[in-house]
Amino acid sequence: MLIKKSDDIPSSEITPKTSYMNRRTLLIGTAAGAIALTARSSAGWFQPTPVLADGTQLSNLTKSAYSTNEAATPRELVTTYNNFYEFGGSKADPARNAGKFQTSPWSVSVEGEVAKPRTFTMDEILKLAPLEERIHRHRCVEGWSIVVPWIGYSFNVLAKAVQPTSRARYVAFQTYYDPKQMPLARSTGLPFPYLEGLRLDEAMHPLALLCVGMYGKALPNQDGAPVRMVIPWKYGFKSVKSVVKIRFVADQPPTTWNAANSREYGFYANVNPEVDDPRYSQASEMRLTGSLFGKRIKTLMFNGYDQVASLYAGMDLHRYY
Ligand SMILES: Nc1nc2c(c(=O)[nH]1)N[C@H]1C(S)=C(S)[C@@H](COP(=O)(O)O)O[C@H]1N2
Ligand SMILES: [Mo]
Repeated sequence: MLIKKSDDIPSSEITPKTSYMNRRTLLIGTAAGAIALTARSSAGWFQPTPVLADGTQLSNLTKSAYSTNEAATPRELVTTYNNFYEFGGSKADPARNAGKFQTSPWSVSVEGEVAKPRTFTMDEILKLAPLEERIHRHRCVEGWSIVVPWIGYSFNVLAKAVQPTSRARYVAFQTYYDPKQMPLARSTGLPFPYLEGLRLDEAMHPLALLCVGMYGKALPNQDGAPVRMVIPWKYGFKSVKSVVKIRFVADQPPTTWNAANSREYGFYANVNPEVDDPRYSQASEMRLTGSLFGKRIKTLMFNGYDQVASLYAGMDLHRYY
């Protein structure tokens, strides 16, 4: 495994073009692979992959009080600039390669330390609570951010339906993996299925969103169809796509990026401008606006979601990054 040095890409130089030099590709791919992926993806920037067939229109959406009033990033960009390593390691890969991904029928198994374990069909998930539109900032640890009108409801609705026991202290998430449908996954060097986790109180916070759509419609495949998590105060890699299993557990579960590189990717991964990762400053971010260069803005603690600060009272967030 080749580890590139951070000085190859000064963090001050993050523009949409250098953002395409996906640090994970550099971290995990071979040098040749990284160059090939970079070349392909920069071409994608100037000639965006056409947006895939729109998802189902979702109706009766209620507006969420949690929404930011910042301008949403154009849908065209949000659906063509993705991290979804199951479909390849470059930003343009998911839109190109996820088109035929079979997301129906779909079900999510919810199990572990719960009184009422249950498998939810997608239809049951859609009907469990009124769907809200929540416009959130979404920041990747790579230094770019977007604003997305997500659709869903608080994850705690699903959690309450299965009644976590007193032994449940964490929630582990597992995403879909089928090497036949996701042949490029192996080329990223990352182990699949992708695993993530939250502490129970984080998962129960109303800001933790179980997400089924965006921009008024069902999620496109490249953004995690048919159901994903959105944890707006954490770096994007905590927001797992295409979830199939949710397990309430007593101990902190293993997570994919933390296992791959624990110095760079902590279990908590709260957006924190004070804790730089070894390669990139987290003090500012490039807000992708759809124009070529976007704009550089200061990164806010908890991505600006101060409501969650009390979850971490008394914790040293330099240690628990
Ligand atoms: N299953 C899965 N979920 C995933 C990822 C992934 O590679 N596989 N990438 C994560 C990362 S690093 C980010 S930044 C966000 C990107 O979400 P978006 O493409 O909808 O913006 O998805 C996260 N969820
Ligand atoms: Mo990310």
